[in-house]
Amino acid sequence: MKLVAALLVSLIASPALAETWEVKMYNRNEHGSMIYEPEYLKIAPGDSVKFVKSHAGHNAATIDGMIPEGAEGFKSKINEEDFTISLPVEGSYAIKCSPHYGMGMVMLIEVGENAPAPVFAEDMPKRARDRFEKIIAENRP
Ligand SMILES: [Cu+2]
Repeated sequence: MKLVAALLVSLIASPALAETWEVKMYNRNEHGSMIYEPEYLKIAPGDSVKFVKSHAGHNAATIDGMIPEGAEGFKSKINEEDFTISLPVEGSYAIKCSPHYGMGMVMLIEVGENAPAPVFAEDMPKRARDRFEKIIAENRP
């Protein structure tokens, strides 16, 4: 009986282990302009990411073709106060700010331990690609 109770407790407790990570959206901070902070996250499957409106005029949207197979894309509204999305599927998620994609406002979220490096969309603006290359160089071994 005690063992069953202990198992039940561990089953009930495990969803509480899922974390919510906060990403702020800035016109400018000490690292640059039109920028997410952080620009890179490595999280566990089932964790959530909460995009917070720190400055006006931004959103968070997945880049077509740059999310894991079987994952669902998402797109928050511009100026949404906070937008929280759970990411259950392992892999790399490339995120853009819809109005500032051309200015290089992008970030990378890796879910799980073995997320592959993202394959760049062919029509990706140069400044977005440059930002991704910097993010990858600084964060992936
Ligand atoms: Cu933006």
